[in-house]
Amino acid sequence: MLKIHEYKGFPNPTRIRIALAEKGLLGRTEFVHVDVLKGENRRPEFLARNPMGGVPVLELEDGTHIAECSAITEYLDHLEGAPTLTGEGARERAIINMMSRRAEANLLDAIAIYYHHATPGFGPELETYQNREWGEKCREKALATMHYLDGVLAKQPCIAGDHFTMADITVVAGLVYADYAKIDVPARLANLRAWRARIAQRPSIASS
Ligand SMILES: N[C@@H](CCC(=O)N[C@@H](CS)C(=O)NCC(=O)O)C(=O)O
Repeated sequence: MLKIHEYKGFPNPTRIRIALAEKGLLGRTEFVHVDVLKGENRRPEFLARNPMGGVPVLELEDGTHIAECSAITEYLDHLEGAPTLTGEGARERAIINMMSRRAEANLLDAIAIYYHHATPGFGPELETYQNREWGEKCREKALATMHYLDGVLAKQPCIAGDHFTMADITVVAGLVYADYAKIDVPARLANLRAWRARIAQRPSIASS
């Protein structure tokens, strides 16, 4: 049995729910709710699992804890069968990693910074330091990344090439966060919008 500590519906936990569904592992997973909105992830019990305080965290039967969605996805992808989400061979693995990392740092994390710094975020009790200027700068960075990804999708059907991978999952989560933070995908980014509509039909995404 796999155990995931998470908050259902939040962008990073959504990445792992999609990965679990893609790998057919949902039936082997127990989900443990961490009430992030009440600061439960900042208490010592949770910090012992992930000192960074973020969800999701994968807990293995031997007590090992694995945080960071890219690392959790890597683990799930190599559990059994062919690694479909993180690729095979040096070239493919490197490209998927590169594109996922770009999406994480420049889209998903940039939107998180905007949300926590330039909007009320989780509210005054949890948002103890806010820097609006930095938040707005990161919103610009996220929009620039959407433009970049639109150009990528003009040349290929998926974020890292011809097929659906971890990089697509990271971008999906970034756009989930964009909706939540009320950052619209500009109408002129037709490739990004068409890609989103297309992959929204995958059962893993439709059910996440
Ligand atoms: N880079 C981490 C990000 C984890 C993260 O920031 N998760 C958010 C939820 S989407 C969270 O727990 N935020 C609350 C906090 O960090 O206090 C990952 O890949 O899992």
